[in-house]
Amino acid sequence: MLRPALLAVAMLTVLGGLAACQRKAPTPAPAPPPTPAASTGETADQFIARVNQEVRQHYPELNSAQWLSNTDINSDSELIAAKANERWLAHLAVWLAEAKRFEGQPMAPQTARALKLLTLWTAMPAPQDPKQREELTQIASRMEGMYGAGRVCNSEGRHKTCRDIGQLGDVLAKNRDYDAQLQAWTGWHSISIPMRKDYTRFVTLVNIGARQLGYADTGELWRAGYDMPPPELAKQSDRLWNQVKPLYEQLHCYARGKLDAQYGKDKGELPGGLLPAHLLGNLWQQDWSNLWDLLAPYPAAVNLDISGTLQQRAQAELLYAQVRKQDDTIGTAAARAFNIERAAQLASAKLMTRDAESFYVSLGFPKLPGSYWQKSQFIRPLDRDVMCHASAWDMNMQGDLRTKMCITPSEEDYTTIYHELGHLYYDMAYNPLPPLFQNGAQDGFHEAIGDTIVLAMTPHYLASVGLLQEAPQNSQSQINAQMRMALSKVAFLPFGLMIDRWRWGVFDGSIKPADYNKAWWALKAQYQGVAPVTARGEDYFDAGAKYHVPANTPYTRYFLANILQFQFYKALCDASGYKGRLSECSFYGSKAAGDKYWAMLRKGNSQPWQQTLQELTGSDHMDAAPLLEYFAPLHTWLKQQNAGLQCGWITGSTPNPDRN
Ligand code: X8Z
Ligand code: ZN
Repeated sequence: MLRPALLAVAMLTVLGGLAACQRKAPTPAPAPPPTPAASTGETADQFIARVNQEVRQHYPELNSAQWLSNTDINSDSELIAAKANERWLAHLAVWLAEAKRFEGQPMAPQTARALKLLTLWTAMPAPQDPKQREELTQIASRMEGMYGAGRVCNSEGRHKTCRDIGQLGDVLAKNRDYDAQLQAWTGWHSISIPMRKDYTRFVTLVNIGARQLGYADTGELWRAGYDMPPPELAKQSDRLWNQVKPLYEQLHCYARGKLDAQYGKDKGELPGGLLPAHLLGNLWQQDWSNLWDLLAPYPAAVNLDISGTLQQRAQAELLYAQVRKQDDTIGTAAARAFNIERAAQLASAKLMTRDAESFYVSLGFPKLPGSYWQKSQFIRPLDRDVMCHASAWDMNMQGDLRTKMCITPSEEDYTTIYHELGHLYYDMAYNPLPPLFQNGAQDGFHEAIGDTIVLAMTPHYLASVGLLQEAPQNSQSQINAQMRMALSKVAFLPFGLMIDRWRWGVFDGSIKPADYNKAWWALKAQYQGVAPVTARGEDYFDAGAKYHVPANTPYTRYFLANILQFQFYKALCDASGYKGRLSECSFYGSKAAGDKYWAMLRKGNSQPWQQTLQELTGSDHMDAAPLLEYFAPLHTWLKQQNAGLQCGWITGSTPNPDRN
């Protein structure tokens, strides 16, 4: 997953992180033989052609090592992944050194673009010193491994019981007991305590690498990947946030009232009007969909929850599997029952994925290759630790495409599958390009492809695939449908921004290691209006409890994607000939929309994203207007509900440890 292009999700991770390894190799492995120095007289065009060819040659090895370490976390796979990353970064170092020869020389614009993209290839810029590079890849592996293998154990009584991220997340999703949620939330935030020292060193090492590439720090390198000067990205994201903030504040205000009603005002909110971090249905408060039971505007109007139907389908799979295998006599009855259950879980996960594939195919996109169904990880294996955080992988730039998930029959996983396939279809579309152009037009585009399809999964579409009952459209069902989408898309916006506001500060030194946690919670309060209910001092490292921090995956991409996807959606609705209220459009089955989308995907990163956006939407800049148009009815409704309430929150209030 190294290559940005390839990287659907995991890609940049590659560039960045690896699996974990608990100990250092006794002797450093010899550096790989460097790519032979370019022969004198090699032109810039020839150089880029050679790099593209060498990337094709070396990249699959890195991906294979990363795949193994992500799907079987142990000290061996971590070591192999760290070494593969080290080798890859050594190649990159050679290419970058060679590229310097062409600075200031005349060359074709596409060659100049490719050279620029080469310096931006990695989110984890490695120092030139091989010892430091080795240390960096080991730390990266170790942090990812700690996250992937994270478990919270309770050894009270005679039996030790442990819960993984899925089980802890489930408590927040489904259990409305205040203390049970707090325990699950606090438990998960203990897994990152041991990462703090590693992360501090990691920051020092990547900053050395970034400076050697000519950037002030790693944050500046991350902000440089947007076809505009790095400070412009910060400005543009502020502008977009200011566009959507009033809508978020209304949602926050409405949620606070409902939490107060559920838990009482003394527990439903914190001083200053902040929302308690453990009560939002999600370990990071980034998606509030799980609070549907508390926040549904018109609970009696229409059932929009597809998780129930997905669970029924999974049960039906179990029955089929039992019937199919009823003549089996191998093994004990218990073993047979176990195998049948696992087979049913796998079948159910694959069926959910087939639904997602069908949407893309309805647009005229190709089917996923047969190998995808053989090689992907669909459900959590029980015999080993794996990284369950969903990711999409382009293993070799020529058709070996995979997803890695731990799918359960839930709405959250269902929409995540659509998201992941967006990455794979982007990969497929741009695979014919030279490797250096095989990436999103910018990283927000990569993240927005599948989410655009999720916007088109209207209640009508869900009814057409049998997941909901067709219901009459009226103002109540419309507000319900908008609320469901808002709990995922609007609630996410400030979270999408604050993670990298924290990391930019960490990388540029304005946030010192001694203040990591203080700064994290200050930003959570400022942007999201959430706070922990118990003091979270510097003994903790709460940022590390979010996958993208130990995995070093930049996060602003998701904020941008949440804006861009509404722009894409509107353009595709227009292309499909839809006329009507934006939020009720589904372009399912529209070849015209599909052609327009594919035309964008196949451009990859071969031209500035502004041009690519212009070709799809007619506008060359990111704009939250389509998002606001989509949610206009809900925005008006929320303002009515909140009339007379004091919305907003005051930051800086210290958590009250007596509250729990
Ligand atoms: O990490 C992801 C995807 C893989 S790119 C599952 N997402 C972000 C997250 O989970 O934090 C999608 C939404 C935001
Ligand atoms: Zn993604």
